[in-house]
Amino acid sequence: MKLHDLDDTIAAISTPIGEGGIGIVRLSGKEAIAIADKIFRSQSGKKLAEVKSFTVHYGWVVGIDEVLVTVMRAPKSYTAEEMVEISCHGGILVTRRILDLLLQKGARLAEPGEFTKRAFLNGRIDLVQAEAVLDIIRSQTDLSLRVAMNQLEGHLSKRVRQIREELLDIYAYVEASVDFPDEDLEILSGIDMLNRVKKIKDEIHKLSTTAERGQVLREGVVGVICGKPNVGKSSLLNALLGRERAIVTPIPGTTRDIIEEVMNLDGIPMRLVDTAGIRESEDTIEKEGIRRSRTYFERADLLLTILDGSASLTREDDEILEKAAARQAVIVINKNDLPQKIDQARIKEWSNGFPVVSISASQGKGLEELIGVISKLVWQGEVIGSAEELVTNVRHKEGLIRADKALGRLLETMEKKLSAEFISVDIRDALDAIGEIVGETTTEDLLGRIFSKFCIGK
Ligand SMILES: Nc1nc2c(ncn2[C@@H]2O[C@H](COP(=O)(O)OP(=O)(O)OP(=O)(O)O)[C@@H](O)[C@H]2O)c(=O)[nH]1
Ligand SMILES: [Mg+2]
Repeated sequence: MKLHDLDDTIAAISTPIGEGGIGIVRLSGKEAIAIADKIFRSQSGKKLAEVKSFTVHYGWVVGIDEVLVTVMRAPKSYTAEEMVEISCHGGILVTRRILDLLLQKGARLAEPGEFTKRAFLNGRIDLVQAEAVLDIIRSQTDLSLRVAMNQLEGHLSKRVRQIREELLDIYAYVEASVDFPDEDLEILSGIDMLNRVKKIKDEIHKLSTTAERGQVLREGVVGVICGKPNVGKSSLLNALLGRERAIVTPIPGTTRDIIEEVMNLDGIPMRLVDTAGIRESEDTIEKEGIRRSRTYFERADLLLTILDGSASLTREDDEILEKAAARQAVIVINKNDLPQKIDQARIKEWSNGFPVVSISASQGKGLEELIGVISKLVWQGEVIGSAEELVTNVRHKEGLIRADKALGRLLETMEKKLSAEFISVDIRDALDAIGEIVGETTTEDLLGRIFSKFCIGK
């Protein structure tokens, strides 16, 4: 796909494949309305070419279906181009055949994310906002949705743009000094200029430090429940999910496969993973389950290490505690509804800063405290305040870090009173890095990487 391939008219099915109440086929581009007119017959007899923007028309795609057609004229549409949306009865065949007709009449099949890409290329949204569209589609909790919405509304973009404007201002000054070196060098390395750059650098740095929390919010965390057989791992999974997802029995070795479910942890999507109990086993299936469990321990952001409070610690517990010690972990002592035999003092001593929580998974006791502890660990004490200026995307974070580094070099160059040419190089690096975030400077390759993650029809 070419960077500025905006001449043809694209079409795609925008609703998921399968049966549904309604299916939507979308068109965007110069010929969108003309192409739609070739396949649509309105009840009123009017051609779409004659109708006003933002109007809906009842009629037929002859021989295929009864439809409602929405016309949105440029530049006030999703892509900022002429757009038509055909709402038909949801069904694989109906949408497919309408799309085929449109392709026959001159539309080209859209690539993944091409509608959103056009919105970007036509200047209606910037790259941060385009990526926010994908985040909205994929968000799994209210909080991550809110942050994505804020980014789509342009709060983060605005902040990044302001920073860029300030830098551009300084850059203009530097460029002028390249031409008249003698007079301006003093001013360039003067305290005023240094302070301006420092302030910008601080701001960029501050923004980049929000990325850690931001990424957690967007991508969620992986919490792996581990422990020896029968301590209540599956019971905990079920209790946290609020439904009987995993099989629970008194027989040790019940769970043999990995079970993964997403739960909403105070706004953070947490992938909760139940694993097979760790022990020596001769059973082929169980052995494979245990091997898989171990690989999951490595992938965990957080290990929920379960011990049975109604029994004494065993050698198997030791192995698991050892694993946990190397990681971020919460020690969960389960079955606190039964008389407790576990050596609490030893665990406290061992845990060395890890939170220890006592619960009863089968009776649902202590779960709130456990959730609180996990959530605190994940947020590391910080709760999202001004969600609108949170960096959630790795790409944005990397851009900010690059800009931060370039500005660090710039400060050194300025302090050493090197010539304006050197200053100019550093400041351009910073500008490029910042510009890439919102898409002011961009490459085809970057756009390809971003938009290929979208689905077709978005
Ligand atoms: N009294 C009591 N029993 C519990 C509690 N939690 C789990 N159990 C019981 O402990 C047994 C094992 O529970 P599971 O949740 O299957 O344990 P698991 O750790 O998943 O076991 P494996 O899958 O075999 O590794 C079952 O009989 C549960 O009913 C609890 O809090 N209190
Ligand atoms: Mg189990």
